[in-house]
Amino acid sequence: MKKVITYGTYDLLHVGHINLLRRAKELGDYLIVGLSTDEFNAGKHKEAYHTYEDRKIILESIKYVDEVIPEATWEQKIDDVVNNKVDIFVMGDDWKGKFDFLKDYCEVIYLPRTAGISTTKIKTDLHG
Ligand code: C2G
Repeated sequence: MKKVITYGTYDLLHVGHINLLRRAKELGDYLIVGLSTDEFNAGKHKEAYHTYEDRKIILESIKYVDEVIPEATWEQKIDDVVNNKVDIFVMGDDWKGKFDFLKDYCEVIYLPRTAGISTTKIKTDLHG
């Protein structure tokens, strides 16, 4: 069984998120999502609209997602890959190069982002 992992905040779910999750799942048989906790987001200077618990429930309802684990630190990725016997790490290419240190432990793939959509854009557009 080929296991894939990806990470993110997944707030205000949109088609860019779904496109990433679908393509990540297509690379293997089992997709784990490391979901940023509210505390970790504070460290990213990001504040999610939905709580971690709600973002987890939403992600777990997506057919491409097999498991959701908390992303609480930048340093946990190597342990996550090793402990979960992950074969492929996937991120959108806005992160290109940032996680190449994982190449010692698994395949690292950066996928093209979906243009024209982001959580920030949604918030800005809604503010009128
Ligand atoms: N994404 C995408 N296209 C978009 C928007 C997002 O492909 N238009 C991808 C991002 O590249 C990322 C995933 O969707 O792979 C989740 O995006 P975010 O929730 O914004 O994740 P981010 O805040 O970048 O957190 O340790 C890594 C971080 O947790 C990633």
